[in-house]
Amino acid sequence: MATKTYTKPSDVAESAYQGLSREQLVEAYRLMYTSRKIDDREILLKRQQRIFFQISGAGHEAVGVAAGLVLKSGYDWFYPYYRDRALCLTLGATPYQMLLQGVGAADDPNSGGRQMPSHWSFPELNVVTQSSPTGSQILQAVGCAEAGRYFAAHPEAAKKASGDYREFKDVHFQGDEVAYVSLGDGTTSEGEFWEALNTSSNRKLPVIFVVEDNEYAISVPVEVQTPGGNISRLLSGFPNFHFEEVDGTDPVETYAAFARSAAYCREGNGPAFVHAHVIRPYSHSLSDDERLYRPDAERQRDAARDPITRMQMFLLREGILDEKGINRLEKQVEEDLQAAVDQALEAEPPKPESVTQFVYSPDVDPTSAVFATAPAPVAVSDGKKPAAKTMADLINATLRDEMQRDERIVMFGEDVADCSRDQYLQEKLIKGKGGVFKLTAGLQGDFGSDRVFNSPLAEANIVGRATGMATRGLKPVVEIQFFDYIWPAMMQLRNELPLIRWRSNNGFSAPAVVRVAIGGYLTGGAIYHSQCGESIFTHIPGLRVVFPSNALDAAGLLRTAIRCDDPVLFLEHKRLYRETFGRAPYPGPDYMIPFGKAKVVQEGSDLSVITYGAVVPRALQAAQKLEREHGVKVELIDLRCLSPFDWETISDSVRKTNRVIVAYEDSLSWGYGAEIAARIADELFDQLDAPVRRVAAKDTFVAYQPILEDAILPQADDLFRAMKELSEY
Ligand SMILES: Cc1ncc(C[n+]2csc(CCOP(=O)(O)OP(=O)(O)O)c2C)c(N)n1
Ligand SMILES: [Mg+2]
Repeated sequence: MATKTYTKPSDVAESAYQGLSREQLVEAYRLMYTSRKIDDREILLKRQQRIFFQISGAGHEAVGVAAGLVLKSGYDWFYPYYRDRALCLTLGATPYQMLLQGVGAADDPNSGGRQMPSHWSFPELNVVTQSSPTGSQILQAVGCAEAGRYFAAHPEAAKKASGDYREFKDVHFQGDEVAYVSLGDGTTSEGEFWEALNTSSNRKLPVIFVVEDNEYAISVPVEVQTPGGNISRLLSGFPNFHFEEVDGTDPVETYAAFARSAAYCREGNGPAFVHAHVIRPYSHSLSDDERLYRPDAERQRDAARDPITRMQMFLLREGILDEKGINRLEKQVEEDLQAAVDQALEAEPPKPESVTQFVYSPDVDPTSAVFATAPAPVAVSDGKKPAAKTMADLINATLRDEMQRDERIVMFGEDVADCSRDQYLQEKLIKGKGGVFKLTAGLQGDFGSDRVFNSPLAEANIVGRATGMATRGLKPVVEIQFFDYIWPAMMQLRNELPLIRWRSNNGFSAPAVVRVAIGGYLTGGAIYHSQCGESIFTHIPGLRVVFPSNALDAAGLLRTAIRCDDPVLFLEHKRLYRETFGRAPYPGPDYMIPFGKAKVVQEGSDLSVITYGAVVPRALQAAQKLEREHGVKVELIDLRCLSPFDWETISDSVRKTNRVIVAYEDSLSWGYGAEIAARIADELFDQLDAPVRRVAAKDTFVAYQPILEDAILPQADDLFRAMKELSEY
């Protein structure tokens, strides 16, 4: 594979058609024409209300065909965007498959009727499920390229293994594959685009970035997006890139640009950037009329460059096809298309009861008994008890044991590595950092810098790359340094990572783990180092959300998170990392706790308190005082897993005590407790002897001054008062 010699542009086929044969040129035209005709036909079908949306690839056909002829279907990896119909056809997708998405058929291979048309997903072709947010595919393509490189360096990691997600996650890699990712000119304004350029440049990754520049993003022209109006000029200073700027309406010129780019990437020199100037003859979509913002003269200038007519003229001029030949080809395309349309219109729609299928893995159920194992602390020789460890210790130990067990695990995030400058470690000049809370300390030293490394200071970069890696079969266990700064990753966390499986109808999955340091009670943590906000994430279907309160639960749940087949948000309370409360001996390398199983911290008969995280020790303190002083017996339930949550344990407890408080650290209104309280009111109304109460933070942010922090966050005294009051109700 990767040698360090770069094939110079002049070495790539110098023949008349840049190495394309006459047959390939005819085939290129057939594919371009097919692509345009599908658009035309879909527009008609939309007007007849036989399909429900249309977005065209018109004007972008030459780029797609050129890329598809250079790159290898099912070998290279593709993160296309909605204008890449011609690319997908060239890679082997059929018009019928595309039309199935238009009608929203059960058999739609892209999404089973879940996504709009032109949202490509063809697992056999390595065309990875695409979404609608502009630009969210780009970082995933970077992660995909990193995964390919990782498996080439660690081929053993690609092997199937049993007992966890690997049983269901086949890996294939080639060693010199490239990742293709395309986007429009407007999308270059998204921050994630720049984050992707950054990492692919720094790590010299084999990614081909393709900007299909039609000079508009809906109605906004390129000069509003790009300083100077030309993205190539702007990027020219990025190191390690191979740059191409081409007339993307000319398939032959564009083919040569892709051939040079692919050669550069395959040889391991770094990423390539293909800037293709194209046109957009059909407005942005059927919902847009570009005559409102583009004068006729400008539109006519574009029309003169239409790739379909240009290619037709080219074939005639070169004597590759005569008029008859062209007519014959076009007629055949239209006949075939008609047959595909007829067939697609007959296709069965999906069954309504299938809607929740593939929200989570159908293969691995992390709530099942398979994930319930007993702690097996290592025996200590002199008969002493094994030492009680903190939550931070046990998370670190669990990460270490899992990395030992599963070579697919990689870890990255801000400051996660011991030291990015590897030689300092090797020469033993420094001890190493391993996370601002030291949760990953020593892991780079133990497992190497290609398994534990620092990310740039960019949260979308962390989650986006992890999503791409997990799609390829790696198990990224990444870290968001503070929950307060998770928001740049929100597009990936809300619209990408947890949706990969559902939106592709189980064609792809991305079971990554995102560890996040969360929470307050820090004395001085203030607004931006104290936030909770877990309910924002429990509101996302497809994402598992875990929030342990003690060392043993953290170890058991983290292991389940890593071994399961779903994406997991693993929330680690900073205040609990080194707390005396909840320390435990290391439970051994196979200790697991199933998701969705609460822990009854103490049994009681008078009142149920349902909580989790750092409120657990505070509620316990309050409950003990209440029993001491007033003889009230509180049943304290630690949910520890928030999505899914243990309704059965809650329900049993409320049936027993008939009184319930839901307590949580986040601000009161719209918080996690609202869902629990609503469910209790709904299903256990006749069991209640008192209203459902919530104890939570004030509806503000956490202030710096400790007096204010205490007043804002729920304290043991607040819990005590509420418990006493409700027990007397
Ligand atoms: C994050 C996000 N913001 C806004 C939109 C709505 N939207 C869809 S396409 C588009 C314009 C994209 O323009 P460009 O990147 O130039 O691609 P083109 O459609 O011109 O090929 C916009 C604003 C979106 N899908 N995603
Ligand atoms: Mg555009």
